[in-house]
Amino acid sequence: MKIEHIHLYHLRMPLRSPFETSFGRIHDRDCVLIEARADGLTGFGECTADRDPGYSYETSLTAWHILKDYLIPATLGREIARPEEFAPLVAGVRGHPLAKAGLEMALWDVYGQAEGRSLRELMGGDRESVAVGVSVGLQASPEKLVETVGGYVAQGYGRIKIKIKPGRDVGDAQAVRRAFPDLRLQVDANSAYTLSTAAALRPLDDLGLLLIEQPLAEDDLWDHHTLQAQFRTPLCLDESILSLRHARQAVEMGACRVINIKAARVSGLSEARAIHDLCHARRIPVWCGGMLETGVGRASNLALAALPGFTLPGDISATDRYYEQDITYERFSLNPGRNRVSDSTIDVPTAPGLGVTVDRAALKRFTLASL
Ligand code: OSB
Ligand code: MG
Repeated sequence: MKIEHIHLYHLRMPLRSPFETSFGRIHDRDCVLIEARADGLTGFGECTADRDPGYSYETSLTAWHILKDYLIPATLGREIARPEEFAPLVAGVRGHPLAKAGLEMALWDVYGQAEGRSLRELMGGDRESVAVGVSVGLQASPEKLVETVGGYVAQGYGRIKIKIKPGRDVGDAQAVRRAFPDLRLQVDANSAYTLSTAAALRPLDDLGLLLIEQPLAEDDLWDHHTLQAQFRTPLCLDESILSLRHARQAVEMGACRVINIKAARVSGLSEARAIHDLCHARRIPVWCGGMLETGVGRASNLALAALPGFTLPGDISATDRYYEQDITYERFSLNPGRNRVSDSTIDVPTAPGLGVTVDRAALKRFTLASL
């Protein structure tokens, strides 16, 4: 495929409820949507860099700059046979995985359409629906948290993740565990602890959690290794894993026993699949993380999560958990269950490429700037 045009849209999407983590609270979600045209086809990709550098050093504006001044010039006018050729093309740009992943996703979308195959098929995924959960932000009090979690459980979510930070960790998790003794529960600290302050997390080990996500700094595999040795509960890395090499070293070092795979964080779907393959071969469970994506990024996450090694439920919730109005015509929802409201799964799109269609009017409504 010859890449003829690439357009960028800086979007700001109002969230249905504020989302608070150890690095801050947001009411809106920024992203950069990438539209690539090739051979008469149009593909979309989502760059999940947010307005502020809280989760990652990248922001929507650094991603805009890297895309406009480096990644687009490296791609435009090129004959690209397969999306896997993109990473080597931009290898000269150090870092900025979120920007790279956004453009790579648009190439996968175009490529899938040209081949008449869904992203799930192209990736090698073998499931038609995937197990999902919901990531619940910090709430005003443990009581409010239990109430919020209860609302999601009532909707049919079978796995809940709660955000924690110093002072809002053991008490919050114990309150949820007391209210829901059998719930599949996990916590995410987004790097809010050090090896010494993480000593306060010891009681979490008695709550039967699925995992403890990213307690320590993103650039600190070694202290995660030390901390993992002190816990029976598996540690899971998110921010620390930016590449296949990081994943291999973290596993070999015993820095974690589970990996959260986000294509965005590892520069794209090709690298995400390589990390999946490594973990699958070494029997390390993986699950698909999320970044409050629009319907575009959500479609990509669903396709990735259909790979066989994704044995834990992903942070891929229904559209209505995030947005009143989305930018795709497709809205994702939980499948009904046999004995419960839902079996906590979402169907993977089946149409060629990402399998979603962008609603141009909605796109326009949320666009702050375009190029
Ligand atoms: O750490 O997993 C995270 C959202 C934005 C940035 C980082 C994270 C998250 C989430 C939400 O936890 C996952 C989702 O529902 O998309
Ligand atoms: Mg996380």
